Amino acid sequence: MTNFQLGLVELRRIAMPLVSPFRTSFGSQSARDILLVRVELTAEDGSVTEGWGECVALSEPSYSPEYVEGAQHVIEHHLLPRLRSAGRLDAASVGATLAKLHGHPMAKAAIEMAVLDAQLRSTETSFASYLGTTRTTIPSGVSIGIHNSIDDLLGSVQGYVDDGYVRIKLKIEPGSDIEHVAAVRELIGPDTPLQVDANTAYRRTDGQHLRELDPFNMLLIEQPLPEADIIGHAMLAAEVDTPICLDESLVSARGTADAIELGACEIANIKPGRVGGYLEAVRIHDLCVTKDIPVWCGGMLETGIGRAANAVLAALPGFTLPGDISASTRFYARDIVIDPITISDGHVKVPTSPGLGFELDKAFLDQVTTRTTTLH
Ligand code: OSB
Ligand code: MG
Repeated sequence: MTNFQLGLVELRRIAMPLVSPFRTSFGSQSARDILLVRVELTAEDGSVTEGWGECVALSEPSYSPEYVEGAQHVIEHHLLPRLRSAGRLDAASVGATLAKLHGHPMAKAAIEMAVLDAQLRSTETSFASYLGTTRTTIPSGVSIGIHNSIDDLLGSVQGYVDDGYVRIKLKIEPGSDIEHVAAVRELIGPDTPLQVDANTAYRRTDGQHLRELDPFNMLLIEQPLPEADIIGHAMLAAEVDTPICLDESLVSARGTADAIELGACEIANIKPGRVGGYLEAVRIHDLCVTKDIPVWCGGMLETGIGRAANAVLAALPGFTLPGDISASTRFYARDIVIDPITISDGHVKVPTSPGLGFELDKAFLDQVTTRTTTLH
């Protein structure tokens, strides 16, 4: 069903200030410089439909090797020319067409996402019905940055608990870990789901230290070691009682299967951008279901575009743990969509409108746009 012709492609950069700085073990951010991809697809009957994708690459190659300027370059000079020379396309053909170009999953994901959005809109199909999801709401978790003082951290956590978030994730690093977790556990009580994310800040030799987190009854420890250290994660999984979850290490279904086989991945964080797109994300979900590995949906401080699509993905049955799919207002005072994701009773509604599930606020989008590149 590769029955669309790729027409005009627009690359838009937007500047989005964060409501408060977000600090992780790899750095602090107070604004997002985001690349959006708009594609026009022509169907066999000649009708033209536009679709939008969001590239999750950060400004610097600090979370993964990709960064926003590089993603824009590779899309313009390598990915789009390859897609155009392949002829007709649809969302399912994008990954295979680009497979011979190595790496750059976030750039590839953004294109596939835009094509998928346009394709779904052209047939008035929702992403939810395309994936066959049945859940109408999903539980909403929040990711909380590293704070300088425990008092400040507790103030932030209490605010998010008051907002209704059903699961708390704390960013940690050596020096801001055991005491921080102990204080938060004390604040939220023994039953509120709690987990931590180290973004690769520890080493294989930190097993005894990380064991000090075991008494706090957490859901998981996310990505304690560098992304390539799969065996190290398997060693930690054997040493520490709290389940080890991988984020940065998981970049494909193939690699996820190997990490599970090696005992390195007891729980999987699936981020569509990191793995090359929503279709690969579904394949990883399906694999984890057959391997009995619990799955949850990660986030990359997405706007309403990525946030809507993530909410649909997370409605698949294998997503048994709350994801980092918070209300848009957790990061942004105003979103670029007219129907931003909100939280109600700790849950987010799964969008069901045609396409990925958002409608753009075009006037506000224009206001925050810093650069537009049109490619034919
Ligand atoms: O490791 O999960 C991560 C944000 C940017 C880069 C990496 C990560 C994160 C988050 C935020 O934790 C998740 C969110 O969007 O809510
Ligand atoms: Mg993470």
